[in-house]
Amino acid sequence: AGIYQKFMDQKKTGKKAFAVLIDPDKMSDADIDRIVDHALQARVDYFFVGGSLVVVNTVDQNIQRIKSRCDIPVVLFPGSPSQVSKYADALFYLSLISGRNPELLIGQHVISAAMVRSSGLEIMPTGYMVIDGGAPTSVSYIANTAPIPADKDNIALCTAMAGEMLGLRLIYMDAGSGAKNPIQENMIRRVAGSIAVPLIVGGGIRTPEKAAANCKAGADVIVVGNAIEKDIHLMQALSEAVHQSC
Ligand code: 1GP
Repeated sequence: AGIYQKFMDQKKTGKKAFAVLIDPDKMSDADIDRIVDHALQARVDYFFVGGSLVVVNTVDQNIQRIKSRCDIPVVLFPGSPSQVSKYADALFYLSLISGRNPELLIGQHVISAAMVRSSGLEIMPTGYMVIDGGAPTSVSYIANTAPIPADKDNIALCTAMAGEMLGLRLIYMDAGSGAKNPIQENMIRRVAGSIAVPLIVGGGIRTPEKAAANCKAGADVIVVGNAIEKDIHLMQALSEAVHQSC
């Protein structure tokens, strides 16, 4: 079955998934090997690969390395069309619905449509919502668009609802990589309660407690990047907290 089906099956049974974000900026083979070893141990469900700013693009190389060492599915989370790789399993086809920058709503999609279609990747139309994380992150700067204020739950839930009615199949709420403040549980609860598609939550999550609380609030998939880059041993505790929260 495809990756989207996996998300849906998991949601139907009330299970929660844990994803590790790999920022393919100068990731060496040795870095990847270390992450994969820990991820197998920790029973990580997915690798998401991508970033808002990639100086040295190692996406193809990183994914091939991951694939040579494990069967954990790899989903592209591209900051730009240059991060699309045929070696992945699937692609979050992101439209930045929290923003009002036409380039990230549809412009980049048009430019890369033929290339994306011919990649053979499973395409997952995803409503990407950036929530204010307390300090500017790369994503809000690069996207040149205002994030949804952290306490405006109604804006977040109407944005997610509109995205779902437009036909988007996933909602990804992100406080931005390395966000000072992760998304508040109340906003997650309100958004989760108003949509039927799977909800992915990330940005600034640093503790197993926060990961578990987000799942209880209704997140289906928790994604962590920075905190694991700083301390790889956190991966195990985060993954356990997510899996035990259901
Ligand atoms: C960023 O949601 C991801 O797009 C993960 O954020 O690196 O802060 O965990 P962190």
